[in-house]
Amino acid sequence: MVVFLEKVRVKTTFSIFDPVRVEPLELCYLKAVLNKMNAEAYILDRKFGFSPPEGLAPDLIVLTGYNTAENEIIRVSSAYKKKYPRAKIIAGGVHVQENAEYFRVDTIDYVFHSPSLRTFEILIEKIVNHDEIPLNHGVDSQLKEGWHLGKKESIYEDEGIKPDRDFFYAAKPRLKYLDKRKVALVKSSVGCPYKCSFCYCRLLNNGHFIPADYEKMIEEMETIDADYYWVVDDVLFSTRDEALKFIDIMEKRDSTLNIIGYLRADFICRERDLLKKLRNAGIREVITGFEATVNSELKEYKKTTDAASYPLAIALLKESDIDLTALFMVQPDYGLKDFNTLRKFIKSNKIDVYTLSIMTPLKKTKLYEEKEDLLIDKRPERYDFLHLVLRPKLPKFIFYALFYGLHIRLLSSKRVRGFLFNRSR
Ligand code: B12
Repeated sequence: MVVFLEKVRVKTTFSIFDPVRVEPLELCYLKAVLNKMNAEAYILDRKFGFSPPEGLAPDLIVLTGYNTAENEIIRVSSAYKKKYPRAKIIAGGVHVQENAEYFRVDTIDYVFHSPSLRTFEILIEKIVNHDEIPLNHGVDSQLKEGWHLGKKESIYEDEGIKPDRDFFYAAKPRLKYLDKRKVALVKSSVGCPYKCSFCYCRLLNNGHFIPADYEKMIEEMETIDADYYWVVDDVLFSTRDEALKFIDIMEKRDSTLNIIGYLRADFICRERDLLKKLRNAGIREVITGFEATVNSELKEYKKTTDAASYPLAIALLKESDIDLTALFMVQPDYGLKDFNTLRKFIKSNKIDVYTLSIMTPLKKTKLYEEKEDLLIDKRPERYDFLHLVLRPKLPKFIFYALFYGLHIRLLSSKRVRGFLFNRSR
């Protein structure tokens, strides 16, 4: 059986600069499942120019993509159906998992809303065996008489599948996290233990969180020949015990890995005495969602952090020689004063690398429910965190000028300049 696995992307302002370029890790997991079943699977990714061998017709096409690609996935499915009418088409991925109803269209045969790779394997077996009895869980199937809806499904433990790394090695010289090159993605936990109202991740796996297994995570990283490992779990450590376990394993295994991961500001301040040890254990860059610099906004987001502690978190990382990417969100109702408060915060704390998003309610989040009636734009491709989808308080032009103006300071960062001047590499 020939399978095409495609990550459907739409261009955003972010993709013009392309500061982060990584492999579509979810497809590497699916490829591992298909390899085991002796299927001939190809990962297609226009971003990397990877296409299947000329003249090869697929029996099955799997399409994934994020919220911005919602319409594009449907458009691509229709183009494929025209070209390969006999091929079955599956839509899946984190956006589909919570938004299955948008994908039950004529040109898609299966809407895969489970995160389970085991269920994926069962579905593939059914397709190979021309078994027409639909699955009752994890997937919606299009039958002659209409859609058969599968029950929602969660996973409760790691399914023990390691991703196929061929894509990583083929693209390795082009993979990057800003100035850090040859970056491999690694995933260990599932879902998120926190409950921030704007965040989509906490909804995944029906809100059921599976914590990381550090031993397995480190073992997996050791098998990949990368310069950096970006652990894309929503939080790398939320407790002291988890960090101690990680340090202990790295020391015992004498591992030398360069790791990028997400940490919350409250963890950084609370466990400050561990930061140097974490640096020695391999933590090179921390990505922290500060979101806002005033507590009233953090409260609205149900972020449960204290903005008063943010300067300390930033200083502690600097002292420990750990790079920081600080993530901020600006609200559509920001006025001049709010933009100025954020600008001053970034300047006075000498934050070198930061990203700014426009607060964007993602479908199925609590925030979306609250703001749905106020949305001024419902086109999925606009939900890239760089467009206003809620009416701003300031005139649009001034809002965007202030928003993009806030990025200018990034040019004073050596890391950002290094990235801009070596972009073609
Ligand atoms: C790293 C990352 C990126 C990377 C790309 C990573 C990649 N894999 O290609 C970069 C930085 C480029 C990126 C960009 C964007 N991202 Co992003 N990103 C992430 C992050 C942190 C991790 C994603 C990842 O690689 N996980 C590792 C993989 C292996 O895990 P997974 O996708 O969950 O897949 C597992 C299962 O779900 C399942 N599975 C997945 N797909 C399928 C399909 C089938 C058929 C089956 C059976 C199973 C299955 O198997 C996998 C193995 O366990 C997530 C947060 C998160 N927790 O998911 C956000 C996240 C996915 N991003 C998000 C968004 C919105 C974006 C952007 C649109 C906007 C932005 N400014 O960030 C852009 C758009 C880029 C584009 N043009 O497509 C949202 C998506 C929301 C949604 N409803 O789709 C998330 C959830 C974060 C959030 N804000 O809440 N992102």
